[in-house]
Amino acid sequence: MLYPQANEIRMTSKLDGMWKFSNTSQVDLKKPLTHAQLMAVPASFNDQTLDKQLSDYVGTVWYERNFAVQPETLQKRLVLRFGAVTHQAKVYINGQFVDQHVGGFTPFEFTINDYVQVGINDLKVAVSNILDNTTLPSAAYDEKTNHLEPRFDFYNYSGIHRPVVLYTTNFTYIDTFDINYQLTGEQAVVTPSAEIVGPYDQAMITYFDEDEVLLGQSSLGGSFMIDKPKRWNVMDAHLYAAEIKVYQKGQLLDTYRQEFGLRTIKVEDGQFYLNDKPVYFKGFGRHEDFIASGRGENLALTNLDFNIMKNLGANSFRTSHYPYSEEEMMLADKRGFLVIDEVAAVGLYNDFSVNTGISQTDSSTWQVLQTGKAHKQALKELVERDKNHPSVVMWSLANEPAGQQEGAYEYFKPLFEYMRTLDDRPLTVVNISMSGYQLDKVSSLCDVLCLNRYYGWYVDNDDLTKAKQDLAQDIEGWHELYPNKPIIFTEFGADTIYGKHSLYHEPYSEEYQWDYYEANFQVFDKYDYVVGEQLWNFADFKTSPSLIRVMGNNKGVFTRERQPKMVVKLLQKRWHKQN
Ligand code: GCB
Repeated sequence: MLYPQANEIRMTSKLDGMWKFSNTSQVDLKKPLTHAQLMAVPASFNDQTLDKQLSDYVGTVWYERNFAVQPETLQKRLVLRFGAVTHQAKVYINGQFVDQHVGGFTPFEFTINDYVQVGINDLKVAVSNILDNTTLPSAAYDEKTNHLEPRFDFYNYSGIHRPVVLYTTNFTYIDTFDINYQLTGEQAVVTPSAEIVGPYDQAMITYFDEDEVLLGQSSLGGSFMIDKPKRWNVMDAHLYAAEIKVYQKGQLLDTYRQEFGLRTIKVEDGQFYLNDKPVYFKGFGRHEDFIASGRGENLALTNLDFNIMKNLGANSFRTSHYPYSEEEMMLADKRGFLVIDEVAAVGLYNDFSVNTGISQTDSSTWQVLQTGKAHKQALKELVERDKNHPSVVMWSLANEPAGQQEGAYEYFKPLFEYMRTLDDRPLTVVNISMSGYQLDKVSSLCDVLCLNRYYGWYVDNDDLTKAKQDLAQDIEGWHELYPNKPIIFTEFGADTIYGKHSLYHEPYSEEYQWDYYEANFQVFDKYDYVVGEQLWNFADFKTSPSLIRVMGNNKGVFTRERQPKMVVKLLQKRWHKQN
């Protein structure tokens, strides 16, 4: 599915703005919503009102707005596209059910010609935020009490989270356009592929460099050579563009422009190579999270976050724990960040909740969870959406599944095999400490070992000497098992309350956070096969209430409002030196 683009053939029109909203279950599809209030789109609905019940709401809510259709629009194919609706959307136009989509973090679209009329049309979207044993993320849901217990540590924000766009094409249209290439030595051979629906007799592709200089042309199915290409590099991005034009008897029927970057990735001998040079990942696990807008797209915030990360000397992040917005991925391409792109497979651990912790005796995850089907679908949608992004250098198939429990290998093996048919980037599953090297059954499938470890916080709290020993032993244990697989620490961190200071460097103080990170860095620096550090987390973020969460997760090195904690100075110094 292509990202919406306006050009000489395609018209786009955004449906963002204030929508009508209601959480009543009684909706007459033929009539406007009654007792409706106003809700901004794109955004989560949870934190836009003062209503606590709505903030914590579990179930279906309704959104509604009108849109206008002109007579000439109906001469075209008319498409309604949602960037993401979390977690399930049912779409109705003029009272008729159009279709639905399950999965809260990937786009979906419907051709709507058969449902619309010239003039004003009514659009209603029923959005459900119920998660259970079959969904990604996974949650324990009790239908009788309507109680939802997330198996993950972030707020279950919901709503129409990303832009809603109406667009037109001709009835012959480009459905997909992907840029494949081989990069060897001083040459790139680019072989785009496209799926075109409807009759046409010619498809041509024109190539441009970053300064819009025309490089040449090829026909679809052919290839194009770029001599001495400027490579896309970490924090030094170069983007080319390919423009496809589809004709019938000389008449232009559709066109689409796709940017692309040229770079190689190789994982070998305990190193991660980008353009044949070993790279060290410096950065964060993050969240799409902010006051009022919740998990809704917030481009100004994304821009600020990227500028802050650059200022710190960071070069990477993980889309913990779900695919981030398409606009954010495009910005990552332009800025040169390395992205570990994660599907929303979080909570694949039965009996896990932030309130109750993990029961060490329960080992029924892979019997209880029925997420296989949703997982495969989510991987497919993720790769289809993100494969053209040069910033994506690895796919993460899950965060912290119960990798040590019986059935884990059998669950993941087909998913890895499936992913390898879709794309050739390295694959990982982010490992939880309960699934340590002695027990884990999944990491043999991974190209890179991504470890989330909390020595000095959940383990060895307030004892950084012991924390360092345990961390070192953990690293060495993994390396002995998998000597050729590089290790990236994708999470490590300590809850830190902004403004809390301590003469005795107590946990929760800004001093402790500083010491915690310094201790971890000292250990990482001893091992050349540790090729990255992504701190948990970039900023404080909202979670469900819990005794161990002081109004959210406070492991940010920034507050939720992006005020820096002390440790930022340490990072700045360390990361700029590493360049
Ligand atoms: C983890 C999870 C992350 C949590 C973090 C924490 O291992 O992957 O989602 O927020 O720990 O702070 O406990």
